[in-house]
Amino acid sequence: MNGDFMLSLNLQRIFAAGFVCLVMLSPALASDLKIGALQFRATIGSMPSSAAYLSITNHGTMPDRLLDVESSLARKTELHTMAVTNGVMKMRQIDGGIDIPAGATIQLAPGGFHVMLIGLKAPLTVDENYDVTLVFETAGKVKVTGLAKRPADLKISAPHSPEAQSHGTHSSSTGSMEMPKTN
Ligand SMILES: [Cu+2]
Repeated sequence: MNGDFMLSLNLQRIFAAGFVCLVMLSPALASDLKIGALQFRATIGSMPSSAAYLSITNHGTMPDRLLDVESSLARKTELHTMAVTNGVMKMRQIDGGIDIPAGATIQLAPGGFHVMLIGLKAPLTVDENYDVTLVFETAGKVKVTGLAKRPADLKISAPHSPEAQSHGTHSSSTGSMEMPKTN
């Protein structure tokens, strides 16, 4: 690791500290992230795992990143993505989080990014409220509450960018979904 790199790391830290101060002084900055309705996939029977979905729009001028999601609902809470491999929809954990460029919306929705709840401590009941804590690189931790819904009722949309939805036309794949092992 050379000196220039260390210097730039230190500058980043100083900048990050300055930004945190700004956020505390001016709550308007903290509201740059608009978080759409959180929805949980209600469980059926004794399903060991489930998922949660939401959209996040960055109305600020700085990029941010969804690093992680925390929850006391399950033994493990992970950020997952889905991809089709050999015609089968498979999910995997995301490394390094999801970028949210300034002005952009990210969608955590069925068929794509999702919050994975592995090893549920209790069932997720339709119309009950549950919460998760989103961990952002810049904005820090944000606790969000939302309803559990029947899978057929899950509908995720970004409130301010209807055009973003047209990119999801291929996500209605009926490919099977492999659930992770629960141990
Ligand atoms: Cu998953």
